[in-house]
Amino acid sequence: MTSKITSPEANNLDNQIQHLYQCKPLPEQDVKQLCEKAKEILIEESNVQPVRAPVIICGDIHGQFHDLMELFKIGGKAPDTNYLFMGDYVDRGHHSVECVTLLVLLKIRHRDRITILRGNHESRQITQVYGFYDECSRKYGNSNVWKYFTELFDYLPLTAVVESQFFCLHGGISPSIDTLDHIRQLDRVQEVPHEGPMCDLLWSDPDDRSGWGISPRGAGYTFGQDISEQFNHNNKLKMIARAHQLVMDGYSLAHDRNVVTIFSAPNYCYRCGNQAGIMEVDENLRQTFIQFDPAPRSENETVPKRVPDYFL
Ligand SMILES: [Mn+2]
Repeated sequence: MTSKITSPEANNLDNQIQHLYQCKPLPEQDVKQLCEKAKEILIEESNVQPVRAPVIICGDIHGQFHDLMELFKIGGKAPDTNYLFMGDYVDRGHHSVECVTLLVLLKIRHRDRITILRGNHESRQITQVYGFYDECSRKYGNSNVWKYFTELFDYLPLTAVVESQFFCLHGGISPSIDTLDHIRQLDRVQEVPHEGPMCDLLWSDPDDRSGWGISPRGAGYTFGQDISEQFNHNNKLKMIARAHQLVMDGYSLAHDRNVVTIFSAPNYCYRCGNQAGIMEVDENLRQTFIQFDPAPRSENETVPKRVPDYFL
């Protein structure tokens, strides 16, 4: 073993990361400090953050902490493996606090090896309905931690591009955006709006029908293969990689390989029976899809008999 000199600050972060790997939340004051530090790092990043290969691209996590540990077991531990997460860290699962705290810690500790984008659930409004607000209140006895994290979410980059070829984002493209430069010009530091280009990037879905369509989600649009092909051609991209939709195999290619959906929460909501997927892009820009199953769960980790309304 070689010894490595680390600063006291890095040492402290490493201790906090070890704490989180045991699925234990940090004290409220630590979260406050982390969120302040993370803002300083994220504000420097672009709305279209450049990312180098090799990297593993991941989709929705949704508070499934033990499955996130499984993801790191399969993909390799940070920072030995580079990661790009495409949002939806919180809501639905039991451990949103632990998942988002760990990912923010890893971002601060290894900023060039971890990229964390914004999903439609990284929002004040959505997290008050789908679980993160309640979880913060339950675990901390007040809503301060929810406030710190949701303020931080405003700073998350909207999209990333791996080696100028793989365009990565949570939802999909927008009828009011033609080029990556247009995305770079958006003022992203705000709550996710109900409509407009920033909303669409986090909410849209690919569809079998061509052209733009009304989304059944009530936000964003659906887009057909003609739209994906033109967007990729205009921007010299190989592929759009996105998350946001449950796919039973963990990944799903669409639009003649112009779009891939990646979903990294196995057995979503502890009951959907799906596999999870991640996509590796290696140094030669070759893609490999890796699937994984849920982490083995202890008895007290199973779904409660009374299912909260928001699962329905
Ligand atoms: Mn989503």
